[in-house]
Amino acid sequence: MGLIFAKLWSFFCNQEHKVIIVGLDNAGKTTILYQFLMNEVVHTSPTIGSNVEEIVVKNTHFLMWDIGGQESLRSSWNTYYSNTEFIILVVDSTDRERLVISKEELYRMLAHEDLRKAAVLIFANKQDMKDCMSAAEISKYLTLSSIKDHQWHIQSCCALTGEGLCQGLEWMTSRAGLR
Ligand code: G3D
Ligand code: MG
Repeated sequence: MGLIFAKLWSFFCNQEHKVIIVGLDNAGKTTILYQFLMNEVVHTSPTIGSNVEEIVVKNTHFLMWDIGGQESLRSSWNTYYSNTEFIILVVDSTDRERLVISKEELYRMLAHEDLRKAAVLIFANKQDMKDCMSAAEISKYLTLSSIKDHQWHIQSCCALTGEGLCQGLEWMTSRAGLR
């Protein structure tokens, strides 16, 4: 009986929460993933295919898939969707022209059957750049307040310094605890 309990305990406590990191190419997805991993800036190259890493925050395990964002790869994002609990959408806050594409991709994901239960964390990245849009502006543009069927949270950040990333992870950790 004790053994069964221990096994169940370890199963639930170590259960991994699947996360997909999406966003347009150059948004900062890979930089964010590696900031999470080692708190230092690494040289990145455009992601072809995907990177996957495990991140542990306060005993909560996240398996994070960094999916390439180039246009040619976006159509294959849905092959990563099954069992996803969290979507991290990374937005380049200086890229006003392509925010409309991020918006389309966001609503396409939210409408996808396999992501019905997924919570969404939006990182408004590159806040160190002058003339960037604020998280509030991005939130308004993406009409986040209209999203009622998914949990969502927007967090401004700078992947180069790591500023804001912990707050985003904390939100995810608090959500993961409720599952
Ligand atoms: P991606 O994985 O979403 O395609 P990357 O994006 O992580 O490869 O980052 C794309 C470029 O943006 C990189 O620059 C990276 O250093 C830069 N970047 C990422 N986050 C930030 C940020 O918060 N602020 C600033 N100023 N730059 C950022 P390079 O020059 O290597 O292409
Ligand atoms: Mg990348």
